[in-house]
Amino acid sequence: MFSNLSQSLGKVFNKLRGRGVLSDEDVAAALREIRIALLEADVSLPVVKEFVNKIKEKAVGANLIKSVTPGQLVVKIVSDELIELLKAEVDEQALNLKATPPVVILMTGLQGSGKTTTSAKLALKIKNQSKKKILLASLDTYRPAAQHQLETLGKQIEVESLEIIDGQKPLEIAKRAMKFAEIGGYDILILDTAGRLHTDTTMMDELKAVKALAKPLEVLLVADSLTGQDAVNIAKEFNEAIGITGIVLTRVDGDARGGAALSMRMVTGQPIKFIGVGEKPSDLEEFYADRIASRILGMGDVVGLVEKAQEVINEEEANKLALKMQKGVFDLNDLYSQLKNIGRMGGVSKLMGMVPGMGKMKDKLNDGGFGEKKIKQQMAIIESMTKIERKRPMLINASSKKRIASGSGNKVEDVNRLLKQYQTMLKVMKQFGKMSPSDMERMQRMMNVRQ
Ligand SMILES: Nc1nc2c(ncn2[C@@H]2O[C@H](COP(=O)(O)OP(=O)(O)OP(=O)(O)O)[C@@H](O)[C@H]2O)c(=O)[nH]1
Ligand SMILES: [Mg+2]
Repeated sequence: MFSNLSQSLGKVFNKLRGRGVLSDEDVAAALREIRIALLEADVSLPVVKEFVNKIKEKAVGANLIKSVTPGQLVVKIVSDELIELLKAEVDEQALNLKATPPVVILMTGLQGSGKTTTSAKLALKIKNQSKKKILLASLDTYRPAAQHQLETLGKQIEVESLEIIDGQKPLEIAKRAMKFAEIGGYDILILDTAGRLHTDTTMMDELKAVKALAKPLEVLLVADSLTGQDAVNIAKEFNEAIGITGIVLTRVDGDARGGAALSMRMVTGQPIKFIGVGEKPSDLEEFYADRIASRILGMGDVVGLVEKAQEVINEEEANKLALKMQKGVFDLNDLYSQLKNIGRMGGVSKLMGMVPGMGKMKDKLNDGGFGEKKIKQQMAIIESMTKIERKRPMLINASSKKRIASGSGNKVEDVNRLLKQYQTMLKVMKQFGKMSPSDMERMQRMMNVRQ
């Protein structure tokens, strides 16, 4: 599965640690994994090829950073490149509504891609953000009740829709809608259209005619994020036929990998403006390239992890701690320096949340009281212990507990809790031992950070 990209890259690069730069062969091995992973993420083959070539140029000769595996570095390069390709200029990203009203937005796409729902979602968004006067009109005369579907949605969100007159053709409805919007002083007119196949020339011609008539400022291609290898053809043909100005990706709430986003963006050069994240009219979000990139990469925020690691992780310390963990000689001095560093990096849950497959571990540690708030208290308790007590916590008896508690301004229960947490941590560490070597390595690197 794709979420294992970082793991498989980790394996590819395991033996390469310590070299100065990424070599041709290193990169070739990584690119094989990336190619497979992108295809699994539903990115179209031609787009994968182009993308992989770009990565190759950037990765060969890239400087290795201490304490980050070459695999992680490549993932970071891949991620940066994904974001670079997906993101658009700010003014290009936002909906363009700057023109003499009524400004027309034309919704297009395949059957069932989510055009009607997205028309209503957009209307609601614009209404909430600007209080503009909006008119919805459906030009779908092909599917029975299609016009009523939009009307119903309009009522739900309290946005007006054009009166339905049976027997009118799409072009006639468009004409009427524009007239009505003009006379009624509407700012925005959203034209929903019937779903059509990009290969159906008659239907595409109809869309061209509607566009020529309505002169929309925005022509949005609404596409299902589950669209796989076909994404390139759909986006290309729609763009060539009518000239789209943006893409709305729907059903991003599903388990799609988001590869369609990359395919469509690269083929049309047009920005992805919004994503649909549910069936409700409010389920429409602005598009953020970095979020889709990490979805495509499917592996938690490895990038953020690398960035943090670049800041604070120290390799020799990591190795020392790893050894201690393996031998089970992790003492309270180690716990103390961990607490310090964990606090510095924003708490253990934040750290764990960035690593795929670490959710369970994160809960465990949170149960154990390693939440951000407790860190300071625990550090104070350890500070009140003697050197010997820190080294050999088993020796701490009832009277020393009392002394430690009053010395740190805590209760004996708090001291007990800390000691129990320490035990839990030891136990969790034993579980690390059952992990694969690359998981283990990643954990060690995370846990071991230095001021
Ligand atoms: N989960 C989820 N469902 C969505 C999303 N967008 C649309 N849908 C659902 O997809 C189905 C089809 O949506 P429509 O808006 O009718 O699609 P359409 O493109 O207008 O369909 P046609 O007019 O028949 O071509 C509906 O059940 C919607 O509720 C989304 O972002 N997430
Ligand atoms: Mg529809």
